[in-house]
Amino acid sequence: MRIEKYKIEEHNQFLLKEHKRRFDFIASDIKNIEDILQKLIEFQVAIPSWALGTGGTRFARFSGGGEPKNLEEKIEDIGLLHALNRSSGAISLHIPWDIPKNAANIKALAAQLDIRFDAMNSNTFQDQPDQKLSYKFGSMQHVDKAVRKQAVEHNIEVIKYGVELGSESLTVWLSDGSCFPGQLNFRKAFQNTLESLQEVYAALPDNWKMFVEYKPYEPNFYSMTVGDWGQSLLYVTKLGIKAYTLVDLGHHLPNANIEQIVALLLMEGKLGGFHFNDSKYSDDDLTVGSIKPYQLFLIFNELVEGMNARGMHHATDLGWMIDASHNVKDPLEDLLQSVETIMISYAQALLVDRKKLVDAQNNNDVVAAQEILQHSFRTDMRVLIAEARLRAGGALNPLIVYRAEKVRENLIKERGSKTVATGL
Ligand code: LRH
Ligand code: MN
Repeated sequence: MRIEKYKIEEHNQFLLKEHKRRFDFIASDIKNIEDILQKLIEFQVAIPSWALGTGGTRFARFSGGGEPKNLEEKIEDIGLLHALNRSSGAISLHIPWDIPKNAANIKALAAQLDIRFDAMNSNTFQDQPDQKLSYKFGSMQHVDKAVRKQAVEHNIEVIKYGVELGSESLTVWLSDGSCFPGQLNFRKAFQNTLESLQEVYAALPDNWKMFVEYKPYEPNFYSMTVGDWGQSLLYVTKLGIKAYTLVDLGHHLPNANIEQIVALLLMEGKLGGFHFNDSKYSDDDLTVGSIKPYQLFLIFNELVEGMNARGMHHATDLGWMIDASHNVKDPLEDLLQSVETIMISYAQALLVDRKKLVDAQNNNDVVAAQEILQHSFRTDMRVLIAEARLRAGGALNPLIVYRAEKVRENLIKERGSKTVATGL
C-alpha cells in the first residue's frame, strides 16, 4: 500500500492554521530555530526489518494481520512510514531472515521509496535448517574451530549481501556465553571470539564499519561473551579503526548510567551507533521513550555535546537504528511513535544552552545546571518536529493520517490476516 503525497497534503490542510499559530509562538522563543529544523530534516532513523510484524514472547504471539510476508513488502511498509514522517529513510536488514533474492530489484524498489540500506545484521544465534554445525554452545566463542569458521563465513556472506545493496556497515550481536559457572573458560571464549571477529574484520570493504553490540544476559543467563560496554570496547579497540561499539538501550543492567557510557565511548571515538527502544525490567524492546523519556533526552544531550566536541556530522557519523518488537501495538503505529520520540529528544538536546551549561558546571552551580537541562526537556518540541516534517513533504500528524487512511485495514485486505513477517 502507498499513501499518495496529495493525500498527506489534504490532511495537512486541516491542521495547518493551528500548527502555524503554535509554531510561531514557540519559534519566537528559540534563537537557533532554523539550525535545529535543518538538523531535524537531515536526521534519518533506520527501521529494523525484523520489527514490521507482531513479535511475541515465549508465552504467546497475537498477530495483528496484514504483516509483510517478504522483503519487498517490508520495504513498502517502511516506505509508508517514510512518506508520513520523512525521518525513516533507511532499513536495517537481518540475514537470513531478509536475504534479497534479486538485489537489483530490491535496491530499485528501495530507491523509489527514498530508502537506503543501513547496517546489515548477521545471525549466529539460531540454527538454520541446512546448517551443518549447531550454535547451541556458541558461535565465535565455540571450543570447536569448525563452528567458529562457520560463523565467520556467515558474517562474510552477510557483508556480500550488504555490498550488493549499498549498505556500509555490519552489526555483530553474539548470543554467545554460558548458563552455568564452570561451563566456559572466559579467557579462551574472549580470544576465540576476537580471533573470529578479526577474520570478519579483514573481509570488510575499506569504507565499511563493524558494530559490536553488547548484552549482559539472554539467551545465556550466567555470562555473555560480549557482556557490557567495557568488553565491547576491548574487542573494537583490538580490532581496529573500522570497529565500533553499538549501544542497544535495552542491553543494560538496571539503573546503568547509559548517558555516561555514551559520553565515554564518544570521547574514545569508538561509539558506532544505537539500537533505540525502551524497557522497564529487561530487554523488553518497548516503544522508544515510553518508559524512560528523560533518560533518552540525557543520552541525546551527551550525544550533541560529544559530537559537537569532535566536529561530527550528527545525521551521518553515527548509526541511528530502532530495535523493538511489538506484542500489543500495531507495528507501524509503534514505529511512528518511536521515531517521533527520538526526534523530540534530539530537538530538546539541540535546544540546550551549551554556554550557560558549561558556565554552571565551571561554577559548580548544580541547581543552574539542572534548570538549564530541564528547561529543554520541559519545552514541547512537537511543533518543531511537525514543521520539519511539513518542510520535508511529510504529514503534520502521521498517526492521524495512518488511521484516517485505514492503512492496517487495507494491508489486511491486500495481504490477509494470517501473514507472518520473518523476525522476532
Ligand atoms: C539482541 C538484539 C540484536 C538483534 C536482535 C534482533 O537482543 O538486540 O540487536 O540481532 O535483538
Ligand atoms: Mn539490538
